[in-house]
Amino acid sequence: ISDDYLWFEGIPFPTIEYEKEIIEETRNMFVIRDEDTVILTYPKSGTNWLIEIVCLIQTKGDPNWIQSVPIWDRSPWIESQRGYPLLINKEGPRLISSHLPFQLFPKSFFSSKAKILYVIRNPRDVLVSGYFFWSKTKFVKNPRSLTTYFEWFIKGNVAFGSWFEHTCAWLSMRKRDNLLLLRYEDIKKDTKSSIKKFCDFLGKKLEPDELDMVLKYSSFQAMKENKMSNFSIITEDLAPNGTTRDWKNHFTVAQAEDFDKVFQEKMAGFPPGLFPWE
Ligand code: PPS
Repeated sequence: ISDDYLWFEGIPFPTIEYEKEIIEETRNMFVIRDEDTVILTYPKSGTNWLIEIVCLIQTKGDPNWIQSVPIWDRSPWIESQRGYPLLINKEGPRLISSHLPFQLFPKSFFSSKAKILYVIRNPRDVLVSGYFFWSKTKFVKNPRSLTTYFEWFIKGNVAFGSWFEHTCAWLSMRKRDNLLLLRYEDIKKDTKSSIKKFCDFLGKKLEPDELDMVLKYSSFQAMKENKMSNFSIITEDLAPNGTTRDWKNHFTVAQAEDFDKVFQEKMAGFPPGLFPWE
Protein backbone atom coordinates (compact mmCIF):
# COMPACT_ATOMS: atom_id res chain seq x y z
CA ILE A 1 0.00 0.00 0.00
CA SER A 2 1.49 3.34 -0.94
CA ASP A 3 0.38 6.90 -0.71
CA ASP A 4 0.21 7.34 -4.47
CA TYR A 5 -1.54 5.93 -7.53
CA LEU A 6 -0.88 3.10 -9.93
CA TRP A 7 -0.60 4.83 -13.29
CA PHE A 8 -1.72 3.11 -16.46
CA GLU A 9 -1.63 5.00 -19.78
CA GLY A 10 -2.04 8.30 -17.97
CA ILE A 11 -4.91 7.12 -15.76
CA PRO A 12 -4.39 6.93 -11.97
CA PHE A 13 -5.73 3.78 -10.24
CA PRO A 14 -5.88 2.96 -6.52
CA THR A 15 -2.86 0.99 -5.36
CA ILE A 16 -4.77 -1.95 -3.96
CA GLU A 17 -6.96 -4.24 -6.06
CA TYR A 18 -5.44 -2.99 -9.33
CA GLU A 19 -2.49 -4.12 -11.42
CA LYS A 20 -1.31 -3.14 -14.87
CA GLU A 21 -1.51 -6.64 -16.37
CA ILE A 22 -5.17 -7.03 -15.45
CA ILE A 23 -6.12 -3.57 -16.69
CA GLU A 24 -4.40 -4.31 -19.99
CA GLU A 25 -5.95 -7.76 -20.27
CA THR A 26 -9.38 -6.33 -19.52
CA ARG A 27 -9.15 -4.08 -22.53
CA ASN A 28 -7.52 -6.50 -24.95
CA MET A 29 -8.73 -9.96 -24.00
CA PHE A 30 -11.93 -9.82 -21.96
CA VAL A 31 -14.86 -11.09 -23.99
CA ILE A 32 -18.11 -9.32 -23.27
CA ARG A 33 -21.09 -11.54 -24.08
CA ASP A 34 -24.34 -10.36 -25.65
CA GLU A 35 -26.27 -11.42 -22.56
CA ASP A 36 -24.08 -9.46 -20.09
CA THR A 37 -25.27 -6.35 -18.23
CA VAL A 38 -22.71 -3.70 -17.33
CA ILE A 39 -23.04 -0.99 -14.67
CA LEU A 40 -20.69 1.74 -15.75
CA THR A 41 -19.86 4.85 -13.73
CA TYR A 42 -17.22 7.35 -12.82
CA PRO A 43 -16.55 6.62 -9.10
CA LYS A 44 -18.96 8.08 -6.52
CA SER A 45 -21.83 8.40 -8.96
CA GLY A 46 -24.16 5.84 -7.37
CA THR A 47 -22.59 2.58 -8.57
CA ASN A 48 -23.39 0.51 -5.50
CA TRP A 49 -26.96 1.74 -5.39
CA LEU A 50 -27.51 0.76 -8.99
CA ILE A 51 -25.91 -2.66 -8.47
CA GLU A 52 -28.30 -3.28 -5.56
CA ILE A 53 -31.30 -2.26 -7.67
CA VAL A 54 -30.27 -4.42 -10.64
CA CYS A 55 -29.62 -7.44 -8.38
CA LEU A 56 -33.06 -7.01 -6.83
CA ILE A 57 -34.68 -6.72 -10.26
CA GLN A 58 -33.06 -10.06 -11.16
CA THR A 59 -34.50 -11.75 -8.06
CA LYS A 60 -37.88 -9.99 -8.42
CA GLY A 61 -37.41 -8.20 -5.12
CA ASP A 62 -36.35 -11.26 -3.10
CA PRO A 63 -33.55 -9.97 -0.77
CA ASN A 64 -31.94 -13.37 -0.20
CA TRP A 65 -29.14 -12.92 -2.77
CA ILE A 66 -28.23 -9.34 -1.78
CA GLN A 67 -28.16 -10.35 1.89
CA SER A 68 -25.98 -13.43 1.46
CA VAL A 69 -23.38 -12.54 -1.21
CA PRO A 70 -21.09 -9.46 -1.05
CA ILE A 71 -21.91 -6.78 -3.59
CA TRP A 72 -18.47 -7.08 -5.24
CA ASP A 73 -19.10 -10.75 -5.99
CA ARG A 74 -22.63 -10.23 -7.30
CA SER A 75 -21.47 -7.67 -9.83
CA PRO A 76 -17.68 -7.82 -9.85
CA TRP A 77 -15.56 -4.88 -10.92
CA ILE A 78 -14.10 -6.13 -14.18
CA GLU A 79 -10.81 -4.20 -13.88
CA SER A 80 -10.06 -5.37 -10.33
CA GLN A 81 -7.84 -8.23 -9.18
CA ARG A 82 -10.75 -9.95 -7.49
CA GLY A 83 -13.36 -9.24 -10.14
CA TYR A 84 -11.52 -10.19 -13.31
CA PRO A 85 -10.96 -13.91 -12.56
CA LEU A 86 -14.45 -14.23 -11.11
CA LEU A 87 -15.96 -12.88 -14.31
CA ILE A 88 -13.91 -14.85 -16.81
CA ASN A 89 -14.82 -18.06 -15.00
CA LYS A 90 -18.50 -17.32 -14.70
CA GLU A 91 -20.86 -19.03 -17.11
CA GLY A 92 -24.11 -17.57 -18.37
CA PRO A 93 -25.26 -13.96 -18.24
CA ARG A 94 -23.10 -11.82 -16.00
CA LEU A 95 -23.57 -8.61 -14.05
CA ILE A 96 -20.41 -6.56 -14.46
CA SER A 97 -19.40 -3.30 -12.76
CA SER A 98 -16.78 -0.92 -14.05
CA HIS A 99 -15.32 2.53 -13.51
CA LEU A 100 -13.07 2.27 -16.56
CA PRO A 101 -12.65 5.18 -18.92
CA PHE A 102 -13.88 4.50 -22.44
CA GLN A 103 -10.42 3.89 -23.94
CA LEU A 104 -9.60 1.16 -21.42
CA PHE A 105 -12.94 -0.68 -21.59
CA PRO A 106 -12.97 -4.18 -23.21
CA LYS A 107 -12.77 -3.75 -26.97
CA SER A 108 -15.13 -6.69 -27.40
CA PHE A 109 -18.01 -4.61 -26.03
CA PHE A 110 -18.14 -2.45 -29.12
CA SER A 111 -19.25 -5.32 -31.34
CA SER A 112 -21.56 -6.91 -28.77
CA LYS A 113 -25.21 -6.48 -27.82
CA ALA A 114 -24.42 -6.38 -24.08
CA LYS A 115 -26.35 -3.69 -22.21
CA ILE A 116 -24.73 -0.83 -20.34
CA LEU A 117 -26.43 1.14 -17.60
CA TYR A 118 -24.38 4.32 -17.47
CA VAL A 119 -24.92 6.67 -14.51
CA ILE A 120 -23.77 10.27 -14.27
CA ARG A 121 -23.99 12.55 -11.22
CA ASN A 122 -23.34 16.23 -10.67
CA PRO A 123 -19.52 16.27 -10.76
CA ARG A 124 -19.43 18.80 -7.93
CA ASP A 125 -21.07 16.21 -5.66
CA VAL A 126 -18.85 13.50 -7.15
CA LEU A 127 -15.85 15.62 -6.19
CA VAL A 128 -16.98 16.16 -2.60
CA SER A 129 -18.05 12.53 -2.16
CA GLY A 130 -14.69 11.37 -3.57
CA TYR A 131 -12.76 13.68 -1.30
CA PHE A 132 -14.39 12.34 1.86
CA PHE A 133 -14.18 8.75 0.67
CA TRP A 134 -10.59 8.71 -0.54
CA SER A 135 -9.20 10.70 2.35
CA LYS A 136 -10.33 7.87 4.64
CA THR A 137 -8.39 5.27 2.67
CA LYS A 138 -4.72 4.48 2.30
CA PHE A 139 -4.86 3.24 -1.28
CA VAL A 140 -4.73 6.48 -3.18
CA LYS A 141 -2.64 9.58 -2.80
CA ASN A 142 -4.03 11.44 0.22
CA PRO A 143 -5.28 14.91 -0.69
CA ARG A 144 -5.19 16.22 2.90
CA SER A 145 -7.52 19.12 2.06
CA LEU A 146 -10.52 19.74 -0.17
CA THR A 147 -8.61 22.58 -1.83
CA THR A 148 -5.91 20.15 -2.94
CA TYR A 149 -8.41 17.53 -4.06
CA PHE A 150 -10.32 20.20 -6.01
CA GLU A 151 -7.16 21.01 -7.98
CA TRP A 152 -6.39 17.35 -8.65
CA PHE A 153 -9.99 16.71 -9.75
CA ILE A 154 -9.91 19.57 -12.27
CA LYS A 155 -6.63 18.23 -13.67
CA GLY A 156 -7.85 14.64 -13.68
CA ASN A 157 -5.20 13.48 -11.22
CA VAL A 158 -7.67 11.43 -9.16
CA ALA A 159 -8.68 7.76 -9.22
CA PHE A 160 -9.92 6.74 -12.70
CA GLY A 161 -8.80 10.03 -14.22
CA SER A 162 -10.63 13.13 -15.35
CA TRP A 163 -14.41 13.19 -14.79
CA PHE A 164 -14.66 15.43 -17.85
CA GLU A 165 -12.80 13.07 -20.18
CA HIS A 166 -14.49 9.99 -18.73
CA THR A 167 -17.93 11.51 -19.16
CA CYS A 168 -17.38 13.07 -22.61
CA ALA A 169 -16.14 9.78 -24.01
CA TRP A 170 -18.94 7.61 -22.57
CA LEU A 171 -21.60 10.18 -23.48
CA SER A 172 -20.56 9.84 -27.11
CA MET A 173 -22.25 6.41 -26.92
CA ARG A 174 -25.54 7.74 -25.54
CA LYS A 175 -27.55 7.21 -28.69
CA ARG A 176 -26.77 3.51 -28.91
CA ASP A 177 -29.72 1.25 -28.18
CA ASN A 178 -27.71 -0.88 -25.79
CA LEU A 179 -26.71 2.00 -23.49
CA LEU A 180 -29.11 3.55 -21.00
CA LEU A 181 -28.01 6.93 -19.68
CA LEU A 182 -29.19 7.71 -16.16
CA ARG A 183 -28.70 10.57 -13.76
CA TYR A 184 -28.18 9.85 -10.06
CA GLU A 185 -30.38 12.84 -9.22
CA ASP A 186 -33.27 11.50 -11.33
CA ILE A 187 -33.08 8.08 -9.69
CA LYS A 188 -33.16 9.78 -6.31
CA LYS A 189 -36.08 12.03 -7.22
CA ASP A 190 -38.27 9.24 -8.51
CA THR A 191 -36.77 5.87 -7.71
CA LYS A 192 -39.88 3.88 -8.60
CA SER A 193 -40.17 5.26 -12.14
CA SER A 194 -36.43 4.79 -12.57
CA ILE A 195 -36.70 1.13 -11.57
CA LYS A 196 -39.46 0.67 -14.14
CA LYS A 197 -37.22 2.25 -16.75
CA PHE A 198 -34.38 -0.15 -15.89
CA CYS A 199 -36.80 -3.08 -16.14
CA ASP A 200 -37.91 -1.98 -19.61
CA PHE A 201 -34.33 -1.60 -20.75
CA LEU A 202 -33.33 -4.97 -19.30
CA GLY A 203 -36.43 -6.70 -20.68
CA LYS A 204 -37.74 -7.66 -17.21
CA LYS A 205 -41.27 -7.48 -15.99
CA LEU A 206 -42.09 -6.99 -12.30
CA GLU A 207 -45.46 -7.24 -10.55
CA PRO A 208 -46.33 -4.14 -8.43
CA ASP A 209 -45.51 -5.93 -5.16
CA GLU A 210 -42.15 -7.09 -6.57
CA LEU A 211 -41.35 -3.53 -7.58
CA ASP A 212 -42.15 -2.38 -4.05
CA MET A 213 -39.71 -4.93 -2.66
CA VAL A 214 -36.96 -3.68 -5.02
CA LEU A 215 -37.65 -0.17 -3.77
CA LYS A 216 -37.66 -1.23 -0.13
CA TYR A 217 -34.43 -3.24 -0.16
CA SER A 218 -32.45 -0.73 -2.23
CA SER A 219 -33.23 2.25 0.01
CA PHE A 220 -30.30 4.05 1.56
CA GLN A 221 -31.25 2.78 5.01
CA ALA A 222 -31.65 -0.84 3.88
CA MET A 223 -28.29 -0.74 2.09
CA LYS A 224 -26.61 0.81 5.10
CA GLU A 225 -27.89 -2.05 7.23
CA ASN A 226 -27.01 -4.79 4.73
CA LYS A 227 -23.53 -5.97 5.65
CA MET A 228 -23.16 -7.54 2.18
CA SER A 229 -23.50 -4.07 0.66
CA ASN A 230 -22.11 -1.59 3.17
CA PHE A 231 -18.44 -2.67 3.01
CA SER A 232 -18.39 -3.32 6.77
CA ILE A 233 -17.07 -6.83 6.16
CA ILE A 234 -13.87 -5.22 4.86
CA THR A 235 -13.73 -2.11 7.02
CA GLU A 236 -16.17 -0.03 9.03
CA ASP A 237 -14.56 3.11 7.65
CA LEU A 238 -15.96 2.86 4.14
CA ALA A 239 -19.63 2.55 4.97
CA PRO A 240 -21.57 5.55 3.66
CA ASN A 241 -22.56 7.80 6.52
CA GLY A 242 -25.94 8.73 5.22
CA THR A 243 -25.36 12.40 4.61
CA THR A 244 -25.66 12.68 0.89
CA ARG A 245 -23.27 15.41 -0.01
CA ASP A 246 -24.22 18.80 -1.20
CA TRP A 247 -21.30 20.51 -2.87
CA LYS A 248 -22.71 23.94 -1.94
CA ASN A 249 -21.78 23.28 1.68
CA HIS A 250 -18.19 22.58 0.72
CA PHE A 251 -17.11 24.77 -2.24
CA THR A 252 -16.01 28.37 -1.78
CA VAL A 253 -17.59 30.96 -4.09
CA ALA A 254 -14.34 31.13 -6.06
CA GLN A 255 -14.21 27.33 -6.43
CA ALA A 256 -17.83 27.27 -7.63
CA GLU A 257 -17.01 29.87 -10.28
CA ASP A 258 -13.83 28.12 -11.35
CA PHE A 259 -15.69 24.84 -11.62
CA ASP A 260 -18.44 26.40 -13.78
CA LYS A 261 -15.85 27.80 -16.12
CA VAL A 262 -14.06 24.49 -16.55
CA PHE A 263 -17.36 22.65 -16.92
CA GLN A 264 -18.59 24.98 -19.66
CA GLU A 265 -15.32 24.74 -21.49
CA LYS A 266 -14.99 20.96 -21.34
CA MET A 267 -18.63 19.98 -21.84
CA ALA A 268 -19.42 22.59 -24.52
CA GLY A 269 -20.13 20.00 -27.20
CA PHE A 270 -23.19 18.55 -25.43
CA PRO A 271 -26.76 19.84 -25.20
CA PRO A 272 -27.04 21.65 -21.83
CA GLY A 273 -30.29 19.72 -21.14
CA LEU A 274 -28.12 16.68 -20.45
CA PHE A 275 -26.81 18.37 -17.32
CA PRO A 276 -29.69 19.98 -15.43
CA TRP A 277 -27.52 20.47 -12.36
CA GLU A 278 -27.29 23.60 -10.25
S1 PPS B 1 -17.94 3.93 -5.50
O1 PPS B 1 -17.06 3.79 -4.33
O2 PPS B 1 -17.28 4.73 -6.53
O3 PPS B 1 -18.41 2.68 -6.04
O4 PPS B 1 -19.16 4.82 -4.95
P1 PPS B 1 -20.61 4.88 -5.59
O5 PPS B 1 -21.40 3.73 -5.11
O6 PPS B 1 -20.52 5.09 -7.06
O7 PPS B 1 -21.20 6.25 -4.99
C1 PPS B 1 -21.32 6.51 -3.63
C2 PPS B 1 -22.41 7.55 -3.42
O8 PPS B 1 -23.69 6.92 -3.63
C3 PPS B 1 -24.53 7.19 -2.51
N1 PPS B 1 -25.48 6.06 -2.29
C4 PPS B 1 -26.80 6.17 -2.33
N2 PPS B 1 -27.60 7.22 -2.59
C5 PPS B 1 -28.94 7.00 -2.52
N3 PPS B 1 -29.51 5.81 -2.20
C6 PPS B 1 -28.76 4.73 -1.94
N4 PPS B 1 -29.32 3.56 -1.62
C7 PPS B 1 -27.33 4.89 -1.99
N5 PPS B 1 -26.29 4.06 -1.77
C8 PPS B 1 -25.18 4.78 -1.96
C9 PPS B 1 -23.55 7.29 -1.35
O9 PPS B 1 -24.15 7.96 -0.27
C10 PPS B 1 -22.41 8.09 -1.98
O10 PPS B 1 -22.69 9.49 -2.05
P2 PPS B 1 -22.28 10.53 -0.93
O11 PPS B 1 -22.55 11.87 -1.56
O12 PPS B 1 -20.84 10.33 -0.60
O13 PPS B 1 -23.17 10.27 0.26
